[in-house]
Amino acid sequence: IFRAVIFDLDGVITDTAHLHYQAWKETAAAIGITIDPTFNARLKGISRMASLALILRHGGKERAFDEAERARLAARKNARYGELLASLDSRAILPGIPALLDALAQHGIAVGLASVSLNAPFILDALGLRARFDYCVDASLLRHSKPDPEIFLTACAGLGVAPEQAIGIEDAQAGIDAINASGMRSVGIGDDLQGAGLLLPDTGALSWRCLQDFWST
Ligand code: B16
Ligand code: MG
Repeated sequence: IFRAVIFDLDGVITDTAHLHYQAWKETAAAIGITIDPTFNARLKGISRMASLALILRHGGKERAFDEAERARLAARKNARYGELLASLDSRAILPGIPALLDALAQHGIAVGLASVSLNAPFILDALGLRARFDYCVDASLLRHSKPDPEIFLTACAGLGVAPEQAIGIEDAQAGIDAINASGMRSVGIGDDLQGAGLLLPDTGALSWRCLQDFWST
């Protein structure tokens, strides 16, 4: 049986994509760039500074903002995102997740978090889930972003398990690619992901039983 399950946060444990969108939309509007939900889908699983770079390119303004101005824009977006996060509590945990975390604890399976969000510890606290995770990767220490496997390899190392003994769960293509590149087995949440070992329509379909079945196939 597998020894660890490593979760992505946004889109797997909770879904704050609409709050990221709201904060980015306001920040982009302030510099004359309009973004819509279709464009926003491209920001899924992408780090804050990489998201900003995509937005500036989308608006044809990638040369108009130097590093210091980009840092200021990112800080502005994050401050607004933080305001929007204030209402987050355990009601925002996605279906299937509490029962799965219970089952993993019962069976002694290690649980890790591999989110690129620098707000991840705060979000886990707000959801009341911090104590359920044995190891959370500190995204500020990473040198490569998903699809590089670094974040998942770091999580495996932190949990003391080999990647071949672990399952990763992701909702973004870059995340599935990162899991596969790490040597772990991948579970995708959504309908437009390529290469997931197991693809489920939503987190409600996740369970201890389905992970066991997946592992034994
Ligand atoms: P922050 P994940 C990602 O979380 C989000 O999917 C992505 O949209 C966001 O830009 C990124 O976190 C960084 O978030 O600004 O809070 O550092 O899917 O890796 O859990
Ligand atoms: Mg995600």
